[in-house]
Amino acid sequence: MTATTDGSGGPAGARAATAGQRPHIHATGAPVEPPAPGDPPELARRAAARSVEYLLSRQDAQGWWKGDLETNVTMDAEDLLLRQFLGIRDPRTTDAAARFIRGKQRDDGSWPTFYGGPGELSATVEAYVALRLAGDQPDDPHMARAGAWVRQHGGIAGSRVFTRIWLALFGWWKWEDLPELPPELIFLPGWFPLNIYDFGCWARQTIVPLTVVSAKRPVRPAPFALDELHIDPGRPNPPRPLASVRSWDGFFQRADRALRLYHTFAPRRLRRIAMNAAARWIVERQENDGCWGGIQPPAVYSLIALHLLGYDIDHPVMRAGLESLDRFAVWSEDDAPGGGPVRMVEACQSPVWDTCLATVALADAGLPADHPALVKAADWMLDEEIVRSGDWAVRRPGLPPGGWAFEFHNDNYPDIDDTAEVILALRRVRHPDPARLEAAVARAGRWTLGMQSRNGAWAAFDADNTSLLPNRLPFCDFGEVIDPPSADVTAHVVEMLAHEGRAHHPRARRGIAWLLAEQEPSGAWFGRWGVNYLYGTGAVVPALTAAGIPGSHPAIRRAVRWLDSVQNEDGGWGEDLRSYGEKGWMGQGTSTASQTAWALLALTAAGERESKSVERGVTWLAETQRADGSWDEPHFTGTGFPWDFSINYHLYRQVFPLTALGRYVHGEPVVARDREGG
Ligand code: R19
Repeated sequence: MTATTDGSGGPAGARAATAGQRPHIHATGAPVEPPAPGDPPELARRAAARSVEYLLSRQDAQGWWKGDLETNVTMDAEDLLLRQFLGIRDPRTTDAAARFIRGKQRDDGSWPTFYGGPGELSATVEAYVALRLAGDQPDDPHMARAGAWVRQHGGIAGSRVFTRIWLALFGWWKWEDLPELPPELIFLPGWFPLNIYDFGCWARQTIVPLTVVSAKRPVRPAPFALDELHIDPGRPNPPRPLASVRSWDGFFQRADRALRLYHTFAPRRLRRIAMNAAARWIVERQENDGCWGGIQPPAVYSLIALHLLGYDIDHPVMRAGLESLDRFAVWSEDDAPGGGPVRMVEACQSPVWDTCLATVALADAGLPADHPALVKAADWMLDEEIVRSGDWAVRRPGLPPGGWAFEFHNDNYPDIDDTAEVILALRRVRHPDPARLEAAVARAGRWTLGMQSRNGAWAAFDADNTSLLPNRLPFCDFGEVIDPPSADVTAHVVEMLAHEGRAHHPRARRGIAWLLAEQEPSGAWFGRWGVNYLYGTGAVVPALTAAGIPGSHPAIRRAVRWLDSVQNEDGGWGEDLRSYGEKGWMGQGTSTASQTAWALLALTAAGERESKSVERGVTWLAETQRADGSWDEPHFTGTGFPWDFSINYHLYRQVFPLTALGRYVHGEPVVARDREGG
């Protein structure tokens, strides 16, 4: 495949300037450079120099970097189902999406949710339906294999709630056989159990529109039957067994039945007011570029909900929303015989995250702080600062805003991870307007401190988003629905505070204590937003040492021993996604560039620069680098939700190796003098 773009990409504001030149990083099949002789420092210097050139060539004219954010075919299938539902599906989009979906099918007929992964039922059902929309026939060999695989694995009845909602929209599943999600939920105040602010922001933004959809129970005529995906087409919606009355599951199942009764008798006026309140909530949260929360699921369900409430396709809100979804599509060309355009839908776009990580990497590699590429990146990041309040303020009223989101447009949901990392990046740049930079960092630092959760740690988007109730709802059978603090985010905040000279701030000290207590017996830390213990450990060790914990501290020694114990024979590190379910896979897997880099970041921070394991890791990175200075990485090393939703961030393989090589060559970034005192 060769990377191209249809020119529809980029943020709304930047579109004209960048049409046709967005950097999409794809496997190019460029040859791997034959290993050059040399000692590890020399190898590292050469590899870093090539990597710098590569990364600089990938910067957008506006100053940002953005790698493709690759996930799985449910994004593409749901995109087609949305278009089908709204009556706007076109052959060009359908064919290009179908080409992408077909390319991801496994030999056994199923679809995985990550590279090399096992078949997954919901993804396979959704991909199958999407290909049927594209005209593939049940008796085509690849479809017959898929259908048989689905029936062997439980049929439609065994798929997740989201999948069955999509099917219910076309009458392939009965609305009555889905968990209730009453729109009156919107009335529950912030202190009431199970109010919308008890859900993680991504779940909240998805659930509010879905309350409207499931109250309306729309059914569009099915363009074909789906009997072949039911185990027993005569009984397509088999009842689910009831759990014991005394268990939480049993309690919520019965509550669900009560809500089903309520669905029938709900006062019509109250329902209407609730749905209008939900519509208002949704419209108020539409971003400037037309998307919702910068992520695909809330956008598709918001468009359906608003449409059901009378917004037609030409309404400005709908238009902008659909155009924003078009910008989540990455087009490329299938060069194979009989090929054609291929369309992949991104779940989300990562420009802020990629840009701060690239800035840090280039600075670590020794680029001068006033290098034009870094100044341009800083300029762009400063323009992206979010200076208004958002949904986070429900839990932290009165906290002044200041921070960054992950995406081009997501002003309502800045996140703590990006904010910490952008501060670290901005501090590596000599900006022509230092007062501007200083003011932005001051606002962001104050916001980050204020977003600390009660337990002393930091989560991604909210403070104290730890209620256990959302997970109990029968509706919530996929991914995470709450946003509790994690070691990786807390580490990034602690590292940022250390570099700001605030390692002794009482809030930093509580964060450090939380991290030390959170270490696993193995010596590793869990990775919530990256795979997995290598990501957690690669984040926490550099944070603790930046905060002044010596490499000789027992916690750091335990981490070093663990990393040494899981190094691969080839000198690299890798960790399979199965580590999220099976402890035996902790730190085990095929070596990858990003995971090798995370291990190296921890080891060099721990003072292991001269060790054999670091030399072998550095040599692995140098030897696997391609001639153009890039690395290849088909394995998914990013995490949306542990196991359920994995991400291949196409820039991870470039930025983390460069940071690791740069720090190996030049040493750790200098920690600012203590600004707070003892
Ligand atoms: C660190 C920076 N991060 C803290 C931000 C990472 C953002 C990753 C992209 C997330 O994209 C998403 C988000 C949500 C979903 C869902 C979903 C699942 C359950 C419910 Br309820 C609602 C939505 C499905 O796909 C997603 C993709 C790296």
